[in-house]
Amino acid sequence: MALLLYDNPISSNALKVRFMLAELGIAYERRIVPFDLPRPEWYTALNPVGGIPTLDDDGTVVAESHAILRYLAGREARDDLYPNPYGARAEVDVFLDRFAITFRPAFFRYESPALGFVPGKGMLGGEPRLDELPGVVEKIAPTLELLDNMIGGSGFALGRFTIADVAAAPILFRTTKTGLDLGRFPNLAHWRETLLARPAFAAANPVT
Ligand SMILES: N[C@@H](CCC(=O)N[C@@H](CS)C(=O)NCC(=O)O)C(=O)O
Repeated sequence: MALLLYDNPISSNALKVRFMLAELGIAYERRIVPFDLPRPEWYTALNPVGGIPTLDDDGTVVAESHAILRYLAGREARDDLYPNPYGARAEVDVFLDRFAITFRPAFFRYESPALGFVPGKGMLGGEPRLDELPGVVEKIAPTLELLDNMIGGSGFALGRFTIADVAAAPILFRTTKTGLDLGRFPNLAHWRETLLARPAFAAANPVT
């Protein structure tokens, strides 16, 4: 059986996995999970937390987008994307955790008003709240500056293409939809340009 991805076109977490699958050149089927809450029982039976995405690899069920990226790199023996020596692997893991815990929430603070995020409906679920945007930029700027300094100017999170970049790409893509100006963050702008130019990113059908 082909890989089955429980997906939603506007989920940034699902887009990470579609990008990874396209990089790996793996064919897969998609089953769309509605954003509405509560999630359907057929989905929570598979993923009790209900977050989108989940991957079913012939009965091996993996949830949580970063766990899925690690799983796929291991499945395809792609040590270039997720290194095997534990020292180099730790560097990727540290980045993934920092991105999820510190940096992604900063971007989200801008996305939410810019794209009218509504819990249970997702981005574009409501009207944009444009009056909130100027204040948010100043609040998140120090965190974005920290990330800009951390990644440097290579065009990759860690100097070469890894799953850390796969995880970040949907969030960088989303800045093209929110209009978040990266002019003050040249390394982030270059990183975005490098990742979004990869053919696999376009093949992953980014929507928002
Ligand atoms: N920690 C989970 C979070 C899953 C999650 O929140 N998924 C949807 C909503 S169910 C999503 O991508 N929301 C955020 C977005 O669209 O940026 C993961 O990484 O897979």
